[in-house]
Amino acid sequence: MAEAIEGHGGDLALAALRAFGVDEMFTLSGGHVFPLYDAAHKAGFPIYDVRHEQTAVFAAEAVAKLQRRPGLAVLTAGPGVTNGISGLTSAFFNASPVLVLGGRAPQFRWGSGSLQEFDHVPLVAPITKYAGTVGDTDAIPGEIAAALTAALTAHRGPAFLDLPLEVVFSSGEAATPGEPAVPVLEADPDEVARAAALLAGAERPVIIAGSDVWGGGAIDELRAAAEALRVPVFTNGMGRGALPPSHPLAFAKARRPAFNEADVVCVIGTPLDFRLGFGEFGAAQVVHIVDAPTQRATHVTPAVAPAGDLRRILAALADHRGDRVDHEEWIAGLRAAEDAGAARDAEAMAADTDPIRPARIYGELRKVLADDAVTIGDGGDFVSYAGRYLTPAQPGTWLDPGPYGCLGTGMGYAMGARVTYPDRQICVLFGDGAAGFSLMDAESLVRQQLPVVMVVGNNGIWGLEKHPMQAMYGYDVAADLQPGLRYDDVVKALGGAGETVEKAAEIGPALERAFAAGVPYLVNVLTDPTDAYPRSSNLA
Ligand SMILES: Cc1ncc(C[n+]2csc(CCOP(=O)(O)OP(=O)(O)O)c2C)c(N)n1
Ligand SMILES: [Mg+2]
Repeated sequence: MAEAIEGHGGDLALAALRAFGVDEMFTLSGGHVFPLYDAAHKAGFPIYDVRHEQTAVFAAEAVAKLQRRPGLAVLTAGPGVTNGISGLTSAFFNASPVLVLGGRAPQFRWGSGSLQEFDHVPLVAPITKYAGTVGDTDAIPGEIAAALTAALTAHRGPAFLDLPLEVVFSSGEAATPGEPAVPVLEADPDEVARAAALLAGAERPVIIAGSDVWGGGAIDELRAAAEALRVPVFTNGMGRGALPPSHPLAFAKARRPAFNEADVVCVIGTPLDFRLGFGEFGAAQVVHIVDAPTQRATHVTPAVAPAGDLRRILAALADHRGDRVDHEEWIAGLRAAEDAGAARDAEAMAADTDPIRPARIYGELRKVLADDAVTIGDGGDFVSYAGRYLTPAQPGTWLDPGPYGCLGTGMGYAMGARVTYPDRQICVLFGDGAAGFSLMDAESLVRQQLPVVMVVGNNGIWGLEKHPMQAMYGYDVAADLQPGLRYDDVVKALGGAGETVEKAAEIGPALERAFAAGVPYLVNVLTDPTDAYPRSSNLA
């Protein structure tokens, strides 16, 4: 072999990972994966370590979401991998190209009862695009390349490989990995043309753009299509901020009239799930544009559902040359509804109440957040308010847990965001309940000098469960937390900083101090426990 890589399994793995642009690993130590650390250590490849494997996988997912390249978590055999399962599942629901490399008990004595001997593959198969055990040291780079290619191929998602002890500790050699080649799927041009004609010919069209538009690098094409066809755009997930909030076709508050009155709703790069009324929009015809045939809905039948590379589909929509109906009156009507909604929100965000209402926290945050700040939501009602009151100025700056709705993403997403953007504001919005899942990892942030701002909306309850349970049963159980708990003191004890805020006027100055601190800083805001996010469905 002219150009070959030689070394132990960790060295071979690292060469393959680097070929795909992986720049760091997130991990929690375990002997089964030492060669991966040794390779990284020798190469000066950054290793970030955490206090719970969920944080490692969520950090890798944040890197994958923000940078649109693979994020890597290295987890030790058995419990290390099983602690990462919710993170893998979230990545699966979010189409995030995460690779988990797991340790694995030695294959040569499989079945004899080695420490942490467990076959992970059947467990992760349903929540990954590629899952397997590497059988031979020389095969490691090829297996990693195959796993990452699957992860990056639309519809994207996580991949998993485990490396038996003797496979990763042994030496081997393999060809130097070549350039990654990720296949691009072309949609049926007739379906694309029908979608374009439906949108152009509609009286009252609406676009809803979601995470795959961002993940597929199709933000510019989305904007071009919306502008060419003059269609109002709503967003969710990583699609948020796709059009700047000041753009004449960017909408957020006018959802109700838009979805109720539209005659064509075009949903792009997001499933027709509970977030979108399961794809039923009154009498409207639905166009569902997806990045792979697997993403077509099976519970409703859209008028047309082109499946393929979103950039190309959206570029084709922008190039539509057929007849088109004038939408200006429709756009103006929605703009009036949007402005009315924004005025209502502005009032709520200025509320000078005692106790503090969550809306006010967002009013204050909006004053201190830069346009490129990354905001992260981990909680119940408190995060629903974030979705309503924070309007990302740029795409790729808002991280929510996605449709799997897993609490506990916060600290991992914060770590991945900080590693991605060493100089931006990184702000995690925690419900007090959600904070408990990952707060210990404030220590990992402190120790590795990864400053982030944490804002806890501390209502002393699992609000998104307590209020609905009260509404349903007239009582609630298992829904209370300690009121007024000093989450800021927890972060201080872990080496960071923070403060508790009880008066609305103190929120702004506290946030200023937090962003200036240069260390992980928790602003613990005591909020009104009677304030419930208004929602139509009671089940979360
Ligand atoms: C891992 C996980 N466990 C439980 C839930 C159910 N759940 C959804 S929201 C919520 C309450 C969150 O409370 P908190 O973080 O304090 O936010 P609040 O609603 O009070 O603002 C719970 C328990 C979940 N989504 N994920
Ligand atoms: Mg709460």
